Amino acid sequence: MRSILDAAKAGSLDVDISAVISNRPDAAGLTFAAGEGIATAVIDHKQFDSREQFDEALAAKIDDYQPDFVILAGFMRILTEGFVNHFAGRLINIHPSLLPKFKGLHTHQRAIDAGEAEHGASVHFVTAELDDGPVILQASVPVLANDNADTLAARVLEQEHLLYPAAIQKLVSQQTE
Ligand code: NHR
Repeated sequence: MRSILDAAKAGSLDVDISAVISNRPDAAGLTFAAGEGIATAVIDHKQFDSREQFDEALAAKIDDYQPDFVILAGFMRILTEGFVNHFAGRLINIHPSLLPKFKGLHTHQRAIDAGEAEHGASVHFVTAELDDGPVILQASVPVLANDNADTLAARVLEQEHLLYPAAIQKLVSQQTE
């Protein structure tokens, strides 16, 4: 999230950040965003009886800002089909693998265990099925002989911080073509 806000501030990403919204009142990203003068909001999932009710409140809050795109960045709640469909074609996530390889968790260890020569990250549209939506842009890194999950994760994360703003810029420039 910070990389995206930094890129928007620096002008390498041509967007206005409408708001930063979290389900966790204590999320560090809220404090950072507020310090940048960006609107923030919290929709705490613990205040809702069901995922559907939480997602409806979250969608309504997002709609207040009328954004062109909704960018998941460290958002850790699986979203309902209703939410995903409401933002179809506008909802984006980053996943630490070269999708469609290694959907789900522990991607770095799984890439090492599979003997992959290359690993990386993917920015993709979010669909109801986890880590399954169309890929927008990917970045690759080599898997080195002495890598463990932590060293590989660090190499991927460095690329993620460049990839996510670049993928959003790709969408924005397509939009205004
Ligand atoms: N929702 C849908 N429908 N599809 C995707 O591809 C999604 C999604 C919601 C979030 C991000 C993804 C990630 O960046 C993401 C992709 C959380 C979980 C998860 O299992 C899975 C994938 C992602 C994020 N969440 C648990 C849940 O029950 C809770 C885990 C927790 O609170 O720590 O929602 O990693």
